[in-house]
Amino acid sequence: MSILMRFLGYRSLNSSRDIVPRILENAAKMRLYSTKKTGKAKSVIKLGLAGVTVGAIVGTGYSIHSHNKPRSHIQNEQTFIPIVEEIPKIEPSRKIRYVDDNSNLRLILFQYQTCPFCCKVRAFLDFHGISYDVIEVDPVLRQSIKWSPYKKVPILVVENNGRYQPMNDSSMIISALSTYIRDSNKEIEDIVKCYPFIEFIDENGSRKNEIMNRYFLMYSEGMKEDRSNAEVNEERKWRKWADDVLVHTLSPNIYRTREEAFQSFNWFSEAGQWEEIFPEWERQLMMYVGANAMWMIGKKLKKKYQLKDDVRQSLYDECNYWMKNIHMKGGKFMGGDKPNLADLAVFGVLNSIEGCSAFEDLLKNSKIGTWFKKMKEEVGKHKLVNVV
Ligand SMILES: N[C@@H](CCC(=O)N[C@@H](CS)C(=O)NCC(=O)O)C(=O)O
Repeated sequence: MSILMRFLGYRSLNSSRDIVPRILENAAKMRLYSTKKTGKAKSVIKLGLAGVTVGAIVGTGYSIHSHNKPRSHIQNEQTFIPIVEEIPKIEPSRKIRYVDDNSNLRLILFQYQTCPFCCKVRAFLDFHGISYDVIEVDPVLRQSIKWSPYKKVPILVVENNGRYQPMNDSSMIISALSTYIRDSNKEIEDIVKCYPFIEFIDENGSRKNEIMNRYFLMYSEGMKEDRSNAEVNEERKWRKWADDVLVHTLSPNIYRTREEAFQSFNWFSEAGQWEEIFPEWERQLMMYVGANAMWMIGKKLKKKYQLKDDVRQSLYDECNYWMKNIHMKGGKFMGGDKPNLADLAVFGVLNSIEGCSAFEDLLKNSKIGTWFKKMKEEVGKHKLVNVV
C-alpha cells in the first residue's frame, strides 16, 4: 500500500539521524537483557555496548555536522527522463480527438481523472485542441504505471517512431508542450532534455528530486518572447502558487468528514468512469481504502498547511485572492483577454473538485464563479471528433 504510506509520511529509517536513536534503543534493550547473563557473556555485551556508545557518539557527531551544513538546494545529480523502447499495450480508457489538431503529437496520458495535477495537463491539452489517449490508473494498485520509474501521475508519453518519451510532473509537461507549440522546429525529445530532475536536500534535510526549471519555457537562441518580462514572471509566479498553495486547500475540504470523503470518492468513480474501467472489487477497494485513508490524511494536511479551522474559508480566501489580482489587472483572465498558463493551472486545480460539495460551496461563497465559467468555455472551445 505504498501510496498510503507515502501520503501518511512514512520514511525509511536509514538516515543517520534515525539510526542514532535506534542504536541507543537497542543498547537499552541489550542492557536489560545483560542482567540475566553469565560473566563471559557480560563482558561480550560490555564490549558491544562500548562499541555501540562509540558508534552513537560518532554518529551523533556526524549528524550534528551534517545538520549544521547549509542544507537546502544542495545540487547532487541531474537525471534526464529516458526514452523507453516499449510500454505495455493497454487499451485506452478514453480517446480524445480534436478536429483541428495539427500538433503532430501522439500522446498517452496516464492519469487519475480527478487528480488536480492531471486536470491541469488536460486543461492545457483541451485548450490547445491537442488530441490524446487517456489511461485511467488505479490509484491504489497502480498496475498500469509499473513500467515507469516515476511513480506519480500525470505521466504524459509522447509516441515517436515506435519509441516513447515519457514526461513527468504536470508543470514540466505544460512548459515542455508550450515550448513545442511556440517552436515546433524543436524535437520534443530535445525539449525534454532541458528539464532534468535534480536531486537536492531540502531545508528539513529530506532528499528530494525535482525539475527545478519546470515553470520555465525553453526558447531556442534567437527566438523572442512576445510578452514583457514582468508578464512572464507573473505567469510563473501564479503557476507556482497553484501548485504550492491553492492545491493544498483541496484535500482538507473534500475529505472534511468521512461522509464527505465517501461523497468525493463517488464523484471520482463517476468522473473517472471507474464502473466501466475497473472490475467491481477493484472499484470497491479504491472507494473504501481511498475514502477512509484520505479522510484521515485530510486532517493531517489541514495542520501541515495551516488551514483555518473552517477549512472552507481557506479555500474561499485563496480563490478570492486570485480574483482580486485578476481584477487589479483589469482583464478577464490573469493573461488579459485570453487565458495564460496560470489561468489554465488554476482552472485545472479547481476543475478537479467540480463534483464535490466543496465546489458547490465555493461557487456560492466566493467570487470565482464568473471566471471559472469563462475558463470552462475557453477550455472546451475546440470541436471533438469523437469521445470514446
Ligand atoms: N509535482 C507533481 C505531483 C504529482 C502528484 O503528486 N500526483 C499524485 C496524484 S494527485 C500521485 O501520483 N501521488 C502518488 C504518490 O505520491 O504515490 C505534478 O505536478 O505532477
